[in-house]
Amino acid sequence: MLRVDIVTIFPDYFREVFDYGIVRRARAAQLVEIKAHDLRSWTADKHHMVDDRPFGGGDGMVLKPEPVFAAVRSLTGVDRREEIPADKRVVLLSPQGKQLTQELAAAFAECEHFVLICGRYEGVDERVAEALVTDEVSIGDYVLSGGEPAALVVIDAVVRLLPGALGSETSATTESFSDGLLDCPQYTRPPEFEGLRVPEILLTGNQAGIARWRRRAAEEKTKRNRPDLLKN
Ligand code: 9D3
Repeated sequence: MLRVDIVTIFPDYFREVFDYGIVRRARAAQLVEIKAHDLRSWTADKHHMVDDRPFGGGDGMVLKPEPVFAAVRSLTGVDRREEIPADKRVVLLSPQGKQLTQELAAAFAECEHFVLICGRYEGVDERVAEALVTDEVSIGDYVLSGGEPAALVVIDAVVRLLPGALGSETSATTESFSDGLLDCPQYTRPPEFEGLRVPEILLTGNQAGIARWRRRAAEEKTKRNRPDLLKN
C-alpha cells in the first residue's frame, strides 16, 4: 500500500477531491492511503505562525522552516535528505521545481511513502529545498496561488499508475506520452451529429486501414498541438 501525506495550511481543500473516479477506487481497494495534514499543527507558538518576512527585504511572506522540518520529521522519522530511505520521497511543490513528467510520476508510484509539501505566499525558506526535500517539483510554467492544486495533479498522475488501479480500463503502459505521440482522435455514435461526420474509415471495420489512419491522425494532432514532442 502506497502512503501519501500532504502538508498544507489548507487541509480542508482536499476534503472531497479524492472521493472520485480512479483515486476513489484505489483508496477503497487499499492501494493507497492519502492524508492531508495541517502545517499549523507543527507550530510551537501560541499564534501558530507558519510564515514570516523575507530576510533582505521584499514583498510578501515566506513559509518558515521549523514547522516544515517538524512535519517531515514526524511523518518520516527523519529530517535530513541524506537520511531519507530510497523507498520514500519528500517533495516540495514549487514554481522553481523540475517539471512533473510521466517518468517522475512513475518513480513516485514505485515508492512506499511520499510527502508532498505545499508552498504558499511568496515561497518557502530555501533551507527546506537545500536540506530536506528529495524532489522540488513544478507542474508547469504558469503561476498558481499555492502548491495545493499541484499536489492534486501529482497524486492523480501517480495513483492511476499503481498496479490494479485502472481495473479493466486501458493499460497505463500503452498510452499517450509513453510512445511520444498524442492520442489519436476518438469518435462514438452517432455517425453524423448536426452535420458533423465521423471519418468514414472508422466505420468500415478495415482494421489495417483504421490503424494507418489513427497513426497519421495522431501525428497530425501532435504536429499541430505539440511540435516539441516530434523534435527529438
Ligand atoms: C514565480 C512567482 N513567484 C515570484 C513572484 C511568486 C510565487 C507565486 C506563486 C511563489 C509561489 C507561488 C505558488 N505556486 C506554487 O506553490 C506552485 C506552483 C506554481 O505556481 N506553478 C506550477 N507548479 C507549482 S507547484 C507549486
